[in-house]
Amino acid sequence: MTTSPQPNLRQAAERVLLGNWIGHSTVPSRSLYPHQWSWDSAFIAIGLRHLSPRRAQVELESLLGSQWADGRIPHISFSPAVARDAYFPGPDFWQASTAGGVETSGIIQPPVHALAAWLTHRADEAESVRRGFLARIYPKLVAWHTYLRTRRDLGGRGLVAIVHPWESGMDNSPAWDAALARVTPAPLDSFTRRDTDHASTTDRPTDLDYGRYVQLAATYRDHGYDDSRTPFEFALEDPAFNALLITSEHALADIAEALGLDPAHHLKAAEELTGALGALFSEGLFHARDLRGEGLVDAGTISGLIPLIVPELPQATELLATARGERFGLGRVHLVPSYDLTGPEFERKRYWRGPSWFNTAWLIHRGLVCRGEQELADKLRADLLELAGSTDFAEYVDPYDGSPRGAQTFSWTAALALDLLSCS
Ligand code: 2M8
Repeated sequence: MTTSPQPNLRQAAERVLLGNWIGHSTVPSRSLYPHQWSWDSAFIAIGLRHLSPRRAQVELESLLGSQWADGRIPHISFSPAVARDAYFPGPDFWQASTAGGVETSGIIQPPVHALAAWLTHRADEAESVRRGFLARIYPKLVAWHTYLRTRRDLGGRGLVAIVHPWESGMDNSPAWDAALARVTPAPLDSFTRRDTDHASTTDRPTDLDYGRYVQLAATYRDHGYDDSRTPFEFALEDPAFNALLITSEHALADIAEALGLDPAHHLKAAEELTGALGALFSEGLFHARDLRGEGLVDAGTISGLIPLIVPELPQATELLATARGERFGLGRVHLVPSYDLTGPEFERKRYWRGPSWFNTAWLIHRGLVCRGEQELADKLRADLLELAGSTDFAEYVDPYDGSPRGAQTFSWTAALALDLLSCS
């Protein structure tokens, strides 16, 4: 691993973000993902704020323009300028749109948005105040968190449940294998994948995975995306999803204070969620809880390390030891692998089943800085910057040799490299 980023890395990252900008938001990838994705937009805003704070605000505002009346932020907001079948499942599959006519998916993704909004505000407070950015966005973010903490507390234990692997953002993680095995897949001849037109089949989920993803999404759709009526076959409490909600509740407290409002209920929510999250901790790592299965799932994944970003986390010391140990090899392999290096399902090339991702590395970096682990954080930052440049901003990389996988000129890779370059 080298330590000095390419001298032109900043310009290269900016070029990617400018190239993927579609006038009001940024697509993750022009080829593989030609619409607006929810948590991508949050990560993108975190980088974009260094290039144009105003654009970063617009990125988040346009995403919130597709928010549903019940408070959910859908995971995809479809671009009308793109062919309806360019991405599967597209708008004709989801059959969902907002009152304003924006076509969307019906599922959600992890709540990084309030954190992104706060960091975007901090990048240029004068411009933010002038545009009334926080005042406009705050009630929408509150509605989003309220949706999650009420309608999605499916286990009744104070944690949010995901109802589809895509909601975790870590689609084919081994953490979902046992729960997915219970789902009868949609017939393979009932849909046409488009992802494998743009990326190698060895880097992507299998056809069997896709059959199950389609089946789960179709059931939710056919019940009107109604959380109280849908017979969810797949329902799990995911550590990363809940840790990001806690971090975003802290960000909402900061936003409330900046607006002259009382932050107390956000801090209370963060404290309650942090307490509830403790029930997912076992043997040095956080694990997803399967609400339809046997409780905590065995698979150890990057999701279980993401709580490192949670302030005042009681389990932080043990969690750090796991990150450094042989299962995740922090500081000894590239970035942080998405799945336990010693696990039976580990695959170094396949998507969320082993490869290292830049957004999770950025989150772990943030956690290390918060916990005063500066040396390890600096090493991770140097590796992230080196790989972002050498792979032309790959979607993910092989944790052992750093070779690029998935898409290139991928937006959150460029954005988060830009953020770490700017926050040295
Ligand atoms: C991947 O997920 C989409 C479905 O949402 C897909 O595979 O088609 C994931 O890596 C997800 O985390 C990400 O938000 C999305 C767009 O980059 O791609």
